[in-house]
Amino acid sequence: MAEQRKPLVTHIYTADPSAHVFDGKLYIYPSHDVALDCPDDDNGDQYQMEDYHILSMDSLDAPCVDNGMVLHENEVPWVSHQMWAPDAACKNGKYYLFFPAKDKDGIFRIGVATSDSPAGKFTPEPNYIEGSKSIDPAVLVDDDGRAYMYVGGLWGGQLEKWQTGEYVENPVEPAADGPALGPLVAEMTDDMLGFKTPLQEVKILDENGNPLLAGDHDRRFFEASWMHKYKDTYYFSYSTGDTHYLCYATGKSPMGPFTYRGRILEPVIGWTTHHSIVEWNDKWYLFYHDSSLSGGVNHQRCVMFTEIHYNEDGTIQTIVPYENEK
Ligand code: FUB
Repeated sequence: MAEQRKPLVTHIYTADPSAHVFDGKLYIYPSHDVALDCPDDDNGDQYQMEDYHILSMDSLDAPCVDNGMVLHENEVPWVSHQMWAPDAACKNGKYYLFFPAKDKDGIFRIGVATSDSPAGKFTPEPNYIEGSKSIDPAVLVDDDGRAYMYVGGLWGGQLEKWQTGEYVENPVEPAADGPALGPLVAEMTDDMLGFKTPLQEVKILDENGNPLLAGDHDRRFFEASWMHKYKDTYYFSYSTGDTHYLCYATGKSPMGPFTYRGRILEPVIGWTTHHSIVEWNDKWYLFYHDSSLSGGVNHQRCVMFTEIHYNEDGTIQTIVPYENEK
């Protein structure tokens, strides 16, 4: 079976699936949406997640198992609320759960928790990663063992509040005809608990080598970073937010620059779109979410997957959700 374009689990709401193959088994690290009765706003206040559950699958035909709650906001001293999209990594036999959450001042930071098992439970570090900011961490452990974290998200994700280097509550938006704000990247320390160097902006360029413009909402970065490597090329993929596309850009270095290449997924049911891309048994899969399980409530989502296909030139064939479904 190459796809399951329907919820992998239905007993809880899940979103932002970061899929990894650890020890021959597929693990999914999602957000755990809460069924809150509240209106939407551009600040993302409707996303009030409190904890993380880890899902796993022995094969793509096997049932998806909920391994239970592995980390709660009450266990993390620096967190006030809103545990958003996490990612995980394995290095030297240890497992790391990276997660964004608001600190006691209401500023999004990135935390890390560790475990000896990919299914947890995870023990948080007492403080957030020094120098971390914004949301949606995605971590690549490269073939040479070096690891990189990508972060960033506009509006509720607060990325535009950091344009001056300091946190500014009411920032000036970038001009529509100026360069778009890019995601941020830093190489991680060998123990995976910190940044070797400060976060720096990732450049996403158009076909002529110019930065994508802030007004180019169909292509510019909004949130949901993911990095994967296919045939020695680095694929940085992301959501365009208010235009609801999953797009990707490619490059020759994990630090960028990356050149925009196209769309991976057309809009799904629900405002947000967020994904991961993983290879398993020589096939490539897109894990993503929509809001179909709740009948379209933006903050009550469900994770699913489908196979992705590359063309000869390395481009990815665009997926149209719900195609051929009735
Ligand atoms: O799940 C909360 C936020 O919604 C994530 O951090 C974003 O990527 C979007 O999916």
